[in-house]
Amino acid sequence: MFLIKIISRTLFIFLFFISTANAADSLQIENAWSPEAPPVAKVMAGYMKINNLSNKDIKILSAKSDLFKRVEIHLTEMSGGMMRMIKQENLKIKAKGHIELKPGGLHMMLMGKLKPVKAGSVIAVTLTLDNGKTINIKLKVKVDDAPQMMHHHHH
Ligand SMILES: [Cu+2]
Repeated sequence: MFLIKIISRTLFIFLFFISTANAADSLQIENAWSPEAPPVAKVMAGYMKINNLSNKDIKILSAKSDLFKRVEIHLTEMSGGMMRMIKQENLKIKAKGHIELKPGGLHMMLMGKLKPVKAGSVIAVTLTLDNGKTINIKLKVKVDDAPQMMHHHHH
C-alpha cells in the first residue's frame, strides 16, 4: 500500500512537470471573450489576456477563424478627438510577460462574419506564432457588460 502511494505520487509529480514543460514554450490565454454583436454586424472584437510563460519573446504572426474572412490585431488610438484603429503586423509578448487585449486598446478584430454568432456560443481562433507553433483559442461570446468590466479590471 505504502509503495503504491509513493509510486502514484511520483507519477503525479512527473505528469505535472510534463504539463508545465509544454506550457513553458508557448502562450497561455486567459479569459478570451467577444462581445455579442447585432446579427447584421459583419465585424466583432475579441479580448483576452495573453501570458508568455517562456523565457523567450514570442510574436503572434497571424490569426484565423472559420467563422470570419479575416482576423487582425488592432490598436485603438485617440488622435485629435477621433478614435482610429491601427492594424498591427504582429504582436510581441515579451519573455515572462503578458499583454491584455481589452476594449479601447489592443484587440482582435474579427472581420467578414460568415455565419451567425450568438451569445453563449464560441468563436474558435487559431494563432500562428513565430516559433512555428500554432495555438487554438476559444472566445466566449457574451453580452457586453462593459460598465462592470471597468470595476473588475485587475493586474
Ligand atoms: Cu479593430
